[in-house]
Amino acid sequence: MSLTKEIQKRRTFAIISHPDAGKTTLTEKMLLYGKAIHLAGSVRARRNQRSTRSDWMSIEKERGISISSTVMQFPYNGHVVNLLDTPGHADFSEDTYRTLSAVDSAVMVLDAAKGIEAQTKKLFEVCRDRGIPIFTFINKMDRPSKDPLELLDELETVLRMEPVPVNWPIGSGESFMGVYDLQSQDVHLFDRTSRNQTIAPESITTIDDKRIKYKLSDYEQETLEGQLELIEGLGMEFDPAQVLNGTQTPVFFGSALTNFGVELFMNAFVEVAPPPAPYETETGMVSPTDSEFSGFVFKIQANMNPKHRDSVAYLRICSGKFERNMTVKHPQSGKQLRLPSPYTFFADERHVVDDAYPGDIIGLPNKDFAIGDTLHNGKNIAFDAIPRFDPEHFAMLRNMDISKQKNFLKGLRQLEREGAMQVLYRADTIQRTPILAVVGQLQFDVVQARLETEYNVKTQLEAQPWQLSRWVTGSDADIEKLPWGYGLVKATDRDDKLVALFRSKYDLEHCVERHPDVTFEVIH
Ligand SMILES: Nc1nc2c(ncn2[C@@H]2O[C@H](COP(=O)(O)OP(=O)(O)OP(=O)(O)O)[C@@H](O)[C@H]2O)c(=O)[nH]1
Ligand SMILES: [Mg+2]
Repeated sequence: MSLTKEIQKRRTFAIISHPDAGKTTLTEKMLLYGKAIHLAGSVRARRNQRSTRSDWMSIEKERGISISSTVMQFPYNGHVVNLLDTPGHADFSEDTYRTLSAVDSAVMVLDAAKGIEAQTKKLFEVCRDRGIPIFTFINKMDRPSKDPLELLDELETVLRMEPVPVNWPIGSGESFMGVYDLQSQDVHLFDRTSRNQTIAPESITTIDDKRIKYKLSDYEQETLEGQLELIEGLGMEFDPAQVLNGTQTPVFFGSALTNFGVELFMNAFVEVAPPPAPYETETGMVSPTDSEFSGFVFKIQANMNPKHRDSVAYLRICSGKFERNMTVKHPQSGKQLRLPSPYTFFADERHVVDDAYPGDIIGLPNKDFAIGDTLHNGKNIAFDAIPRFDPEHFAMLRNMDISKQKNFLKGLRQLEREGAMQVLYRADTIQRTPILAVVGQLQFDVVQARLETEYNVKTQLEAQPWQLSRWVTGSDADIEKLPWGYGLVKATDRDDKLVALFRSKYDLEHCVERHPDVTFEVIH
């Protein structure tokens, strides 16, 4: 098949939202409707334990939250879908932001009872800045929800985008029974299934079906009629071109838990969502149809498979065809690399692939790569850098068992390469206790839990008062004049570069003002 045809089939997207809106549940149900799994939550859930595909880390299962983005590739209605389930918690937003650099569209999930929450808005803004089309799925309609019209209003005022409902919920909470397709005017009614594990039986009917009257109260029936009249009166036109240029977001209602509306959403999504788009590089745009292969690493993950304990680099292919065993340039190391064992992902499962196309996300056994690296086999290019966040929390991390020191240091090194945290050391004492620097507090918990499960090392954390870190450059004499010791601490990073740790933004501003010959730069 030609390169163009393969590209046209690809849909690479991220699912984003505030914590707990149902991203991982929706992901699981998309896999179910894509027939990539037969039973949702296939390993039966133990009490309080997750058993979804994409939350595979033990700490994710224990806490029922997503910590790290997961990639799943599967066929859907003649398309090849690369789905990235992202963590909602703000403490892990660096991971989510990196993931957004690798996708062509995003599915924004809202909890129908809550509407647009803080984190959803933030992530939405990143998508808008990157010009990524956004599809909205209003989830949890099986529970008491806000008025759907109010939710649309919120989308319009908060996001400044035109929300266009593609379907409309029939009932809500207990009475939620299906959706009305505003284009075809068909009504889709669903039945629940045992533990919601299998595809929900569906019947297609019309809005005057007796079952609707029977199940809805008179008040609900009147409300529904009123809403539909209003919606039709507004004459909102779902226009795929406006979705692609970011002025419209199509809105779908459903319940990921009970599977209602998931298939309708997915069917419409793969039709309208864009195929892989061109990427900007320092030397101009790279089009997916360029015959020369190129891609960039946006994520590194160690220990996905407990049996292998290895590290994998996630590569987004931007142009050309990728073939197993091909030799590519890796400008960051100046080496030519042969790639004998690329994988395709299905959460923590992976399979060797022989070829892959733009939009695909493949895994490479990781020895030499860092986040943001480029691979290509044509003229020299470099993709735009992936932003790094400025850490705001610092803590000393002590290894509790000195006989495990080697594992401890190896674990720290690997987790730092993943971008799970930064590791610094004090340069003003002989003490060699690592300092962890993170964007959000929960990252500390994750590092500790992962050191314990993946490296068998128990650690103790000691919070530190610093709030900011900066690379420091200048002449030795100028650097010595900084107020070291007075709340300002001298440290080094993994490359032995000098880092200053500040207790407050004010302290930093003060230093910048007083020491114009010294440069303070965000660590990246
Ligand atoms: N009633 C109801 N509950 C749902 C629905 N979808 C998800 N949930 C529940 O909401 C909780 C959170 O769901 P997740 O899918 O883990 O949410 P998430 O958005 O992936 O959360 P993070 O990844 O931690 O941000 C779980 O207990 C789900 O069972 C739904 O449609 N209806
Ligand atoms: Mg999740």
